[in-house]
Amino acid sequence: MKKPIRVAVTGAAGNIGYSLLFRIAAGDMFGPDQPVILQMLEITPALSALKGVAMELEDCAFPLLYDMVLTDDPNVAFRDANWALLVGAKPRGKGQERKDLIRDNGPIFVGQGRALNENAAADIRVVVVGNPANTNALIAMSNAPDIPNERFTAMTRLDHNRAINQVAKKAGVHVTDVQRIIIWGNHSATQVPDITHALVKGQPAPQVINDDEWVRNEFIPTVQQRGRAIIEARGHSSAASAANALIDHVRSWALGTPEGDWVSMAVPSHLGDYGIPEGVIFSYPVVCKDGNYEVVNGLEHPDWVKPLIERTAQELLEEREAIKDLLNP
Ligand code: NAX
Repeated sequence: MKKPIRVAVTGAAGNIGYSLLFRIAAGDMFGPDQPVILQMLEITPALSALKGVAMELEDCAFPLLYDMVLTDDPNVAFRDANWALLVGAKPRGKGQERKDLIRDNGPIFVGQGRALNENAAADIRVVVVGNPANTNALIAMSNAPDIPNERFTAMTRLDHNRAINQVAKKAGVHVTDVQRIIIWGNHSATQVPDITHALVKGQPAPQVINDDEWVRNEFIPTVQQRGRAIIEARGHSSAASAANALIDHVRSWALGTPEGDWVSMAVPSHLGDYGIPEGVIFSYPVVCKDGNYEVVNGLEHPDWVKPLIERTAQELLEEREAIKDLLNP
C-alpha cells in the first residue's frame, strides 16, 4: 500500500467541509489508490458538529480513509501534514465591509502560519480558501518563514471553472472543449477573467466567440459576480462547487495539468513577469507537473485589459496595507 497522505482541513465542520471531506476520502483528490489521513481542525464550539461529520465519514467505510484526527488545536491538525487546506474563516456578516472581514479573519492565519511552520511535513503544500483568500495566504506565508513561499497558494479555481462554463455556453460547446482560460489577480469582484488566450475546440476563443461586447459587459461581470448570484439564488454561499474547485486545485498541483492546457492559481506575485508588485498573492495561469507549478509567463495583455489588471493588483496592495501589522517583519 502507498504511504497515506496527511491532509489537514480547517473549518472542517463548515459547509465547504461537508462537501469536501467525503470526496477526499473517496479518492477524488489524489487518485483511487492513494490512502489519506484527514486531520480536521475546528473551533471548540464546532467540535461536536465535527464529530458528527467524522461519524458519517466512518459510516461510508471508505477504503482509502486510513485515519482521522479531530482537534481544535492547529498544532495537532498540522502535525506532519503534507497538505493544508485552509477553508475555515468567519463568513462576511450582513452589511460587513470587506476591510472589516480582513481584520476579523487575518489573525486566524497568523496562528495557522506559525503552526504550519512548526509542525507540518517538509513537503507541505498549502491552499487558502477562507476569504479574503489571497491576503490570508499572504499572512500565513509570512508567518511560516521556514516553508518555501511558493508552497502557499490561494484558490481561484472556482472562478476559473465558472469562466469555462460561461464560455462553453456562449460558444455552444462542451466544457471540455474550452482550454487556457485565465483568472488574473484577486479572488474578489476585481478579478479579471480573461479569454484572450483561451481556445475553443483548439481555435482562438475571441475569434470563435466574436463578440467583444459580450466579453466585456457580460462574461467578465457574470464571473466576477457569480458568488453573489449563488447566494441570492440559494440563500447560502457556494459550497459544493467550492469544494469541487479545491479538489481540482490540489489534483492539478499534485498530479499535473494536461498537456497544452493551464489552470488558474493565486501564487506569490514575484513568480510572474507581468509587472505585478512583489509581496502579494496574485492569480496567474500556471502549469503543474510532479507536485510543482510554474507561472505561464510572457503572455500579452490587450490594452483594455491592462487597467483591469492594475486595479485588481491595487486592491491586493490595499488589503496588504490593512493587515500589515500581521505580517512577519
Ligand atoms: P462556513 O461558515 O459554513 O464554515 C466555516 C467553518 O470554519 C465553520 O465551521 C467555523 O467554525 C470554522 N472556523 C472558523 N474559524 C476557524 C478557525 N480559526 N479555525 C478552524 N476553523 C474555523 O463557511 P463555508 O461556506 O464553508 O466557507 C468557508 C470559507 O470559504 C469562507 O471564508 C468563504 O468566504 C470562503 N469561500 C471561498 C471561495 C473561494 O473561491 N476562494 C468560494 C467559496 C467560499 O465563499
